Amino acid sequence: MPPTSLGLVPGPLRLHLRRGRFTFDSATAIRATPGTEPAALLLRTLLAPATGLPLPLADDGRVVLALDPDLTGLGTQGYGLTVSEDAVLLRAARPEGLLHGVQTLRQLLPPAALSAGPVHGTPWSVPCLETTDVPRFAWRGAMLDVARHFQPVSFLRRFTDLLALHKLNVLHLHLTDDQGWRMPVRAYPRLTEVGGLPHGGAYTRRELTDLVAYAADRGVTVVPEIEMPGHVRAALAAYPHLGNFPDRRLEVWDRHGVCDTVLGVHDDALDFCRTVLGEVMEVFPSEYIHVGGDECPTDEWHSSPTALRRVADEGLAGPEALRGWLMERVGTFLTEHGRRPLGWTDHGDDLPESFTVMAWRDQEHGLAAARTGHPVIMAPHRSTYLDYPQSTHPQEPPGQPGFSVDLPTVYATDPAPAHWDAKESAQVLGTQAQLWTEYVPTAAHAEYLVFPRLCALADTAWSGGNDWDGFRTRLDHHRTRLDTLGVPSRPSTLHHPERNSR
Ligand code: TNX
Repeated sequence: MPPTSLGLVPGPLRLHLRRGRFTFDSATAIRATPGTEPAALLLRTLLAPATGLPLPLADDGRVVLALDPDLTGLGTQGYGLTVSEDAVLLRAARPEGLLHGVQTLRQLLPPAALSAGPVHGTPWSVPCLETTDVPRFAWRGAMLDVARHFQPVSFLRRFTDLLALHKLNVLHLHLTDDQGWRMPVRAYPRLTEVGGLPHGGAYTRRELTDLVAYAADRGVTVVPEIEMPGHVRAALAAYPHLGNFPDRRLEVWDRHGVCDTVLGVHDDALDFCRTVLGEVMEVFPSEYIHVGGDECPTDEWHSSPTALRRVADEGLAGPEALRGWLMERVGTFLTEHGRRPLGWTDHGDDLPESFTVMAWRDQEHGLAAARTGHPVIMAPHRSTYLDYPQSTHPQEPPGQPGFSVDLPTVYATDPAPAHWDAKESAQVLGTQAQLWTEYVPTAAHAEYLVFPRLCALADTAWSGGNDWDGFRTRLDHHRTRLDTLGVPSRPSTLHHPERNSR
């Protein structure tokens, strides 16, 4: 077991402590060998505010960053770090690995290194050690719902920093829903004019493009989600003709739950999906594009003559098949543009073959999808929905009602449970936390709900989730880092983990 005394979160795969320390001082320079410049700049960017160290790039620098594609044992995201008294060597097969290694170096420094402003009198040293660190899962993410309650892009950047600190590499942005539409679309300006009004606002294209670059510099991919064919009430309020009853006027929804107004299945609606996704692909270079797909009531399609005509023309079994029909077309459109379609699965068997699926209800739905060959991202609500309160304690700050998710539960939920067979487990890309925001109006409340549960998810996704005692010890140390960053922490009276309320 790697030592817990360093408080690394997530814990490293293998780590051996040695005697002595390496000190970063005003003479320390970084030797960035070809291809490693982004990691060198990140190291400097992260350390400069607190340490004030110049950390210039120089050929004789003693902090050496190196890329070596032959280090295949490190995979695409792993890294090796060797610290001795007179040098630091950070190596990886790919640039992403170096970025994760930079976060380890940052955590090895005193917690004050994470301060926003200059800290004087602290020796900036790290212990001598040797580590080889490779994540268990490739997809380690967090979904943030900016549709229900908008958050400014400054918060998205801070959130991205917090993900990167925990070696999480996906920020899934839930940009549209019944209650709001937050991404501007040139061909449909009313989406944000109308759908951006309640609960906040909307991003500019420039803000999103800049966020993508900011996240990439930190090893985080921003995966956009545009919901369809359900959860589109904000879009229908802006453009009623996209729905099933074009003469009907709707408001952006001000309630929560599953809304029965859904997208039409006529050509205008299909054009809309493709045009919007075309613009989404211009802004977001990510391989995966999320197109929602969850909770789509079919009542409207049962009573819309246009939808019924579509059922007949396409020879479908009934209006229920229209969701799959639409997702199939949207998925093909994305595939033709070199992207991978991603969707929520309600039951494990309800998305077209080309889809990577997010299993949000039960683990068993993830298993069902894995069995039919879908790549799966595990997002089971009982352990990854961080909008649920952290305990049943009467003083617990509230979240989504109806359930609670405590820290041990998040930690113990294996994305590929032991009883799955090897072939099924191999379909699991990873896992992510969800922060739905119906009940989360402020950034402070969002951070309160996310931490420390996100630390547990990150630890499990990176290093396996079978070291609860070690994790608790490491987390105690790690809290000093979160405190330094100003992340609100749970009141100590609530610290005793409790079991779920049901
Ligand atoms: C279900 S999970 C939803 C969201 C809600 C969440 C919490 C999923 C794919 N859909 O629209 O915000 O439950 O109530």
